[in-house]
Amino acid sequence: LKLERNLRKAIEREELVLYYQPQIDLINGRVCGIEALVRWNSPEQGMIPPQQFIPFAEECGLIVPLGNWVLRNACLQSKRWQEEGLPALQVAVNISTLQFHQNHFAGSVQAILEETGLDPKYLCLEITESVAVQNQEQAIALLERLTTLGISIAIDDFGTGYSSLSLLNKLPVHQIKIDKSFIGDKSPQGAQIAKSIISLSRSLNMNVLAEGVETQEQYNFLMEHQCDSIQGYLISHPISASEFEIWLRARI
Ligand code: G
Ligand code: G
Ligand code: MN
Ligand code: NA
Repeated sequence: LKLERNLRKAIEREELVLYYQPQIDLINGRVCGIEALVRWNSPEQGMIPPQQFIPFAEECGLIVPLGNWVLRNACLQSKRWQEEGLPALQVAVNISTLQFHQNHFAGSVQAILEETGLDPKYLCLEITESVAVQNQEQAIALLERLTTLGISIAIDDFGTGYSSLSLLNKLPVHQIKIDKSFIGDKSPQGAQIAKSIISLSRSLNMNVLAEGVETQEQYNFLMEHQCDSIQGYLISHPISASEFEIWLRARI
């Protein structure tokens, strides 16, 4: 209960901050997007990582206001960077399954886009396969509504969930993000799975991004197997908005 009260106050007092991690297009080496990752900058405890409060926020329902805060601030920041003349990048926002299934989710997203003035083509929502496991028809309808608005959809942590290939084929999704566990796996199986996910994405006409790329060896492997894009410590850790701005200006 104390944590619930503190987290509620943290949302109200703007103690949450977004970090950004760049994504690189493997064809031209350019930054093609960023993922927004939330942290809690607590006056008492310092920077708290999301694993320490997101699961709790999901349990107590605070994930809805927290998720809306994240969405609004990611869109605002992205719009601000565009106005400052930085290259327009798509911003990816993690959406928890509970948040996705709240009433009026699509309406909230639409309202945030209107309020911030961000063109929907610069927003990507990262969902996991689990959103469609229980309420398949409803999830598909909602995803169709969101894509009709011009928003992109990515499947996060791909390969770790329960969904079937037939379900994947029914989902209106633009991108598959290969889970970092396969990229970091040094056994031949990890590489085989990564290769299979790349060719699966190809055959479904989806874009494919590899997460958790930490070494030049992994980079070369993904290049060789024609993965579209990558994200990981090799390029940059998730960094604050001001650090990202400096990082991006130095790169363009
Ligand atoms: O960098 P990292 O430690 O930020 O993220 C840890 C986990 O927290 C990841 O699974 C990530 O998807 C999740 N996460 C980070 N930011 C958000 C957010 O804004 N919303 C949700 N639902 N999950 C997030
Ligand atoms: O679940 P999701 O993919 O949204 O979360 C991304 C998580 O992966 C965040 O915690 C982020 O900090 C972390 N991350 C990003 N790049 C790397 C990387 O290269 N290696 C590892 N081990 N983790 C990474
Ligand atoms: Mn993610
Ligand atoms: Na992921």
